Amino acid sequence: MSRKLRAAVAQLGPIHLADSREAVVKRLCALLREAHSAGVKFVVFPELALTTFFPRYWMTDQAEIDRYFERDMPSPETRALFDLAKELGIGFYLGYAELTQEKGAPRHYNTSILVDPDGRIVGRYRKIHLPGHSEHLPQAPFQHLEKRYFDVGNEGFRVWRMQGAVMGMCICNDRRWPEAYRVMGLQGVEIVALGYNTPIENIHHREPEHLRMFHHLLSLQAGAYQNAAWVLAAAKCGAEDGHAMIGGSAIVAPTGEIAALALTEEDELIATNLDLELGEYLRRTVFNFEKHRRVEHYGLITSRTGAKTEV
Ligand code: ING
Repeated sequence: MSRKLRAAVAQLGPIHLADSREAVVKRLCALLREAHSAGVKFVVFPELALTTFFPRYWMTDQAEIDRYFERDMPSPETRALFDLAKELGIGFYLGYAELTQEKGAPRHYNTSILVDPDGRIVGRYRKIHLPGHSEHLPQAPFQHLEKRYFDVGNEGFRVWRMQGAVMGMCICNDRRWPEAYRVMGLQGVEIVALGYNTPIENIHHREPEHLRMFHHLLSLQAGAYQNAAWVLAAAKCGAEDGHAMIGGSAIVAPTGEIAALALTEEDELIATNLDLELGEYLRRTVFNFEKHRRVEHYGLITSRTGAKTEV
């Protein structure tokens, strides 16, 4: 019996410093309505989908930094999104900056949630692979201060059953690390949802710009195929106050094939009927983990952090 889920990736164009959360939520709701008119039941929104990509800015005042974070979810501004999704019977993935208290101390996470069609938060993920740097790079054209503004996620890579599928989450830079997909693959993930904000320019090393899109798609396709899972990736893209980020939102099949690809750097919805059985033959044959993996030879993957050549 084939299980199908009609899903979409809702790409966001730029969110500028001057754009309010209310204005952004109106855009998210418009994408939800478009999804509903296309018969879509699950939507993936981007990473940090409520504000501009603020880690590009050097800030030292914690109150200024905290203005980009949500203390509650749904927040007053996102309540309208949750209510509309419930009215339309659509589940969704949403990325945002989470400010919470742990043991009486503030903690800042780059977070994503899975919300079911009844508007309930069924899963939460806090970004583990934080790229960039924590010190100010005054010579750089912009900063990438995720290591400064966020704590490392403390809840691992998990999966949840939602809308008849086994769903997992990651965020942006996580998609470049095979470990992220494999930990979910070892839990039987069928759909990996992720959002991203990827600057076109590499501030650390002069690099041809076309490689940004190549490495982005390569990472999605490899992760999907090697774990026989659908990968749904939503960009926030275009030039935010002049800072350009790549588009390339995509729906990638468990075969590694690109099933849908965004064409613009604006708000854009791409949709596909996910056949949740499509990866099954791969899990039974080439990626039958139980049959083929040899964990006795993989020890370095969890015992060694950095590469070390001992010959
Ligand atoms: N952004 C980028 C990403 O991983 C980056 C940062 C780009 C790191 C290119 C390395 C190479 O897509 C986020 N937000 O992680």
